[in-house]
Amino acid sequence: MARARAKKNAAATQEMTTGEAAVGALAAHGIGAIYALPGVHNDDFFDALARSSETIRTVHTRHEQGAAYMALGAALATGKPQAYCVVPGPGLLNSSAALLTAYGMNAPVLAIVGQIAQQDIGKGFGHLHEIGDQAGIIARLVDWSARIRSPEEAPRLIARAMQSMFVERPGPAALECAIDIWGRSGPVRPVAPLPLREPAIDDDAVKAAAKRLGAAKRPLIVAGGGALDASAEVTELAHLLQAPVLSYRRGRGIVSDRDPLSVNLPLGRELWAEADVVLGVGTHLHMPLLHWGIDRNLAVIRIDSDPQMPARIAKPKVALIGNARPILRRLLDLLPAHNIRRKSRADEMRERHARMQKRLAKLAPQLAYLSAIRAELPEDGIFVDEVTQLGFAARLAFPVYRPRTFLSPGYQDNLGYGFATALGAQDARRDVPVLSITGDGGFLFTATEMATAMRHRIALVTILFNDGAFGNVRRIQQERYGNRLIASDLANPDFVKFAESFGAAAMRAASPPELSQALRAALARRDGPTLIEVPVGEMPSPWEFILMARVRGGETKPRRRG
Ligand SMILES: Cc1ncc(C[n+]2csc(CCOP(=O)(O)OP(=O)(O)O)c2C)c(N)n1
Ligand SMILES: [Mg+2]
Repeated sequence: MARARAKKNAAATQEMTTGEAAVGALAAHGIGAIYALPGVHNDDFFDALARSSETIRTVHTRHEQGAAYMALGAALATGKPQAYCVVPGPGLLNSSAALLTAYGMNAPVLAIVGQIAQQDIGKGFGHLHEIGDQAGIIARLVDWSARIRSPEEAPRLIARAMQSMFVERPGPAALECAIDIWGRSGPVRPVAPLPLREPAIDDDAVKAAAKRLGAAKRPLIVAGGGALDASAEVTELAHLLQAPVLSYRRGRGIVSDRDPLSVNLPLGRELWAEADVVLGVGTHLHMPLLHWGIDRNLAVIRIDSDPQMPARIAKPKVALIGNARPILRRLLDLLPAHNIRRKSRADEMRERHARMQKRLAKLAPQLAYLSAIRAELPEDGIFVDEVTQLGFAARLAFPVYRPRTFLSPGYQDNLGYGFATALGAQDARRDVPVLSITGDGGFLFTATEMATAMRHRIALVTILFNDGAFGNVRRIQQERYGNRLIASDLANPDFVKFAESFGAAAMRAASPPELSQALRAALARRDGPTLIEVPVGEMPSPWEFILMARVRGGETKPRRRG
């Protein structure tokens, strides 16, 4: 037996370089594209990519942040692991805001980062791109990281990195590899993808949850990014309980906005004030617990794959640890035995939506543009949000019908993430249209990636709302700082000419009807990028619908946004 196994292993073992071993292992884990910016540290890895271009496409960008955001967008749009590769030091740091965002969004992004020669690491010789304690910097950005030290190690470390992105707290991982290691040859044995261990479901805890939810008079569900793969289960549970489902940024589309039980942030807050039991699925519950408050008449139940998360802000009555989908399935099995008879809340919720729509009408300029977009973007089209006036309004009022069709940056809320993230989403999902919205401020963070869109024929449609300002900052200065404006006005290029100079299609639309027309033409074009510039004025503030005062447990002031 042992001899037969040894023979089989020897047969599977092949002499190859670390770069070749890594490329083989990435392909074996379903990586079909690598977003990258080359440099001498990784030349041997890129050469291995060149020799495997049929299995893995290499999409090169114009800045490392573009590569990392593209990997993030591809991961968010597909739910599957994606990889990017950069040189050490400045390359890593240029990509770091996107890696941080991937961490905040639990996105399976693998960063492959070069290193100086292995024996010189930590010696401060002043090598090209040398940085002190690169591994330590990486370890603060991801939960799992390692350095590949030999060809033999590459398949096993890639398999472990891939596994780490989906177990416990999901999220990005990183692998370093030194300049002298990528090209080194040795005997390499492939490693099959490692199993994604699921923690055993705690049946007593599920039963306790089923009893509390089943008896609840005013249950509420809050769905975050961790519930994206449990859309059917969350929807079924909501119906059984007649519980409204609140989603804000990451959780949009888990329950279709055609369902009257799907509610936005301000309506969710009203319902939070009335609720006796709340189930949080894959969410920090940040706004509800920290802004809206909690008291002893509200029992909180949490489902989270991160064992540390549920007790962080306030200890829940029941914590269920693991993937949302199997846990919700078990909960759905047990609930009917405990569920009280319930009347449909559809009419009540429709009325409440209508009242909320009236309040939201204050955001008329944003809403008019959003309805023009919704009418043109097909239901399975992907809308990529930004930290801009249209984005803030979209989180509250853009109807979303399916999970993973509304990409929003999560709690980092980092300006400038949108355009390159959307490019990655469109690159990975060439079968559906992707639409990026952006302000004039956010767009220029990664606008140079228009060259990437041209080079790799990415048919992304971008709508740029140009108010000549960091409008959100300017409005805060007007309202709170006696109109003392500082650092918020912008000198902009001619965006249409700018896009055209890359060879992209570009046009201007000055009203919602003009936008509809431009968008229809843009979405019909599938051979390259389009930019639509929409000149706009100052827009009404959305903040009264986002930062809202406490409704439970004393204190009434809303927290200020820093
Ligand atoms: C990385 C990062 N830097 C700074 C900010 C602060 N910030 C939030 S909104 C904003 C202005 C956005 O301007 P623009 O993209 O033009 O959108 P507008 O508000 O004008 O619609 C800034 C600077 C941020 N959120 N993220
Ligand atoms: Mg602006």
